[in-house]
Amino acid sequence: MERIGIVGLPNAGKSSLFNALTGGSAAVAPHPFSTTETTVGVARVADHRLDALAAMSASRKVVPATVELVDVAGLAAGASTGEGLGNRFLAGLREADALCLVLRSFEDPNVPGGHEPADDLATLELELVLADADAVASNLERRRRAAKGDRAVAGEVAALEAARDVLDAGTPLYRSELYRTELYRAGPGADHCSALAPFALLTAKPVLAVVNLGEDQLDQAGALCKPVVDELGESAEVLGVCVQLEAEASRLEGPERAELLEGLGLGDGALPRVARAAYHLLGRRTFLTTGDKESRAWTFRAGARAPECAGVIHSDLQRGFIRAEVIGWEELLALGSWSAAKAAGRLRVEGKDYEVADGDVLEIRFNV
Ligand SMILES: Nc1nc2c(ncn2[C@@H]2O[C@H](COP(=O)(O)OP(=O)(O)O)[C@@H](O)[C@H]2O)c(=O)[nH]1
Ligand SMILES: [Mg+2]
Repeated sequence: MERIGIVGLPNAGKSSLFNALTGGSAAVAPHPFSTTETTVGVARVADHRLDALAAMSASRKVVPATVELVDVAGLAAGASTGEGLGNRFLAGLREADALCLVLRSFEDPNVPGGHEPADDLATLELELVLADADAVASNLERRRRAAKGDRAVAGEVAALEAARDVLDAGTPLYRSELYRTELYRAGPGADHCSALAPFALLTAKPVLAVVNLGEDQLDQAGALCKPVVDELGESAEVLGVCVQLEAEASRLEGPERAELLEGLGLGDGALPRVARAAYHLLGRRTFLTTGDKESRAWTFRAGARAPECAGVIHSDLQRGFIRAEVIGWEELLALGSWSAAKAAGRLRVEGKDYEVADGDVLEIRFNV
């Protein structure tokens, strides 16, 4: 299972964000290191295509796609040398496939910590870079020795050396040119494992930044996020979120939640955007099924063919796969129903080699 690791300084609002997204109950407290264990949760990914199809089919049940998150213990300045919880936070992060950096902007005298998100970013990145530089140095030594007897290892050594040069300059790998060459990309969705993948380097994972705004800062969201946006450039998406407010809203029922968020001019709130950004960061794609019983969004990896996608629904559908009937969600919606699409001859019949596209609606024919 691919996961997003939430990382940030103590009291940045990591656990609050985790809870808001997952409906979970990670400990939220105004003192550092209240989270000492990693907590795993599942967030639903809002999808307007799914909602539209469910309305079309008058589905009794609607099942969205999900994304897994990990709330890890806080990272403090000096963590890479054992400050705070030291390297314990690293274990939880290494296993994550992508990172969500939570940067604090909200001001609250009762909650220790700064309120300059760009400062949080600099501190976090330094710790992540130092941890990676350490890992690279020790691996380099070992792999160099191994390379003497095995030429295949030479590629790994070259990749590690290139990574070392980037890290020694104080640059996280996700910001480097190196990372942009497909060969080195460790992120999910890459066709082949990068030479760096076995080392689970923290900054070789794709990242997303959430600036945690105070309720009183909502009207300056753009200006407060700008230093972070300027700093990260193309390297990461940056989302401004008032985590506490959204967490409160997420505990309310549908209509009350909508009222609270709309009253503040927040529309659907920022959480759906965070969940979607996390989903995309993991290189995930969605296909849909729809009927009166259920409409559902299913997750597949980019490039998967029809039988593999059938297997996401049930292994029998993959084993006994005959063909898939396929139509894009927008076209189906315009036609009004599956039977209307069939009558109009708009359902494509696709075989084993069909590469499923994001937004396809499928019906699998199978025989076991
Ligand atoms: N005033 C204010 N407090 C917040 C906000 N977000 C989180 N907090 C508070 O900050 C403290 C730390 O939050 P927590 O989620 O536990 O941070 P973590 O250490 O990063 O996991 C808690 O007391 C939260 O209620 C916010 O947007 N505004
Ligand atoms: Mg926490």
